[in-house]
Amino acid sequence: MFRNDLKWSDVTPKAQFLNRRQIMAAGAATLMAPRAFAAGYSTSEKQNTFEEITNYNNFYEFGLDKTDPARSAGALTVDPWSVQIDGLVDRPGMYDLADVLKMGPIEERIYRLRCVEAWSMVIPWNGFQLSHLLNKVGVKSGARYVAFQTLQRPSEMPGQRQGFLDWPYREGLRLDEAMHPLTLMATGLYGEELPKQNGAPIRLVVPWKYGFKSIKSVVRISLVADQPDTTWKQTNHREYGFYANVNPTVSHPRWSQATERRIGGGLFNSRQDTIMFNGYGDQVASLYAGQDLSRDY
Ligand SMILES: Nc1nc2c(c(=O)[nH]1)N[C@H]1C(S)=C(S)[C@@H](COP(=O)(O)O)O[C@H]1N2
Ligand SMILES: [Mo]
Repeated sequence: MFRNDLKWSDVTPKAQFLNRRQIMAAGAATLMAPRAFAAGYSTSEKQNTFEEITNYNNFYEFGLDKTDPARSAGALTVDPWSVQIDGLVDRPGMYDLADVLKMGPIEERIYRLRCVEAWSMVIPWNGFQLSHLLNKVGVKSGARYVAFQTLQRPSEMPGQRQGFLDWPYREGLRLDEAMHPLTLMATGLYGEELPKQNGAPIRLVVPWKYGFKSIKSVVRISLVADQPDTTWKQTNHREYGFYANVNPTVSHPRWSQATERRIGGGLFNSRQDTIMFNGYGDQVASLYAGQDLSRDY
């Protein structure tokens, strides 16, 4: 059903064409790198299939099972959609999705997604850098964090009729993390409109952090002075911190983060070592210089 909806067909094919060239250029340079992360923004690792990416999801608004979102997210109305941008910004307002999509060039970014549950996937997202949006709306001095909220609509989100989490789902980034060129607002995957189970029509993607930071179906982005409350930290601050950087040396209290299971990797040999910052250390380690990441987990 998602594949036949060509609403953004005027946007993605051109972006994909441009990005194939970028990716091919980056690919040649990355052949020598051990895990192919050294150059460019995309990994050259084998991509998960569309079927894997859209049938093994965490989206608690639609239930706790990995297959619940694929089964029940179809009922979500994503048109019309608007995003409230407020707080310490020069141009606050309710922005129609169409206007949000114009805030930056749509690119293809092939990123690893590493869930805190110690599984991972490789996903070819389409989206634009959050930095472009923030520059368009104008960040006021005094803003140090960005807070995000997911839609709250229990009539269409059965999980919100139960108390799995404190709704709406909330996430946050420090401003320098939000401005980092790796940080994406995803609006599609595999060149298709973003499937609802993956957070349609627009979701955050922060590839060096555990998957729960990548909040889905975003309706509000607020620039704030103080570190905002985030759903998982609020639920269990001993197990989930604000930073949530992928870190093989800092265990979750109930399990190791040293290795991960690649979804679709086959029965044998599907566990692999987890890489610091999910492999993006060259680009992001400097953001945390001087910080103790066992304390700021
Ligand atoms: N609103 C919302 N966003 C969310 C979640 C959620 O339950 N609700 N789950 C998070 C978790 S734990 C992960 S691992 C990723 C999964 O993204 P995917 O299903 O597109 O792979 O979404 C994140 N974003
Ligand atoms: Mo996750």
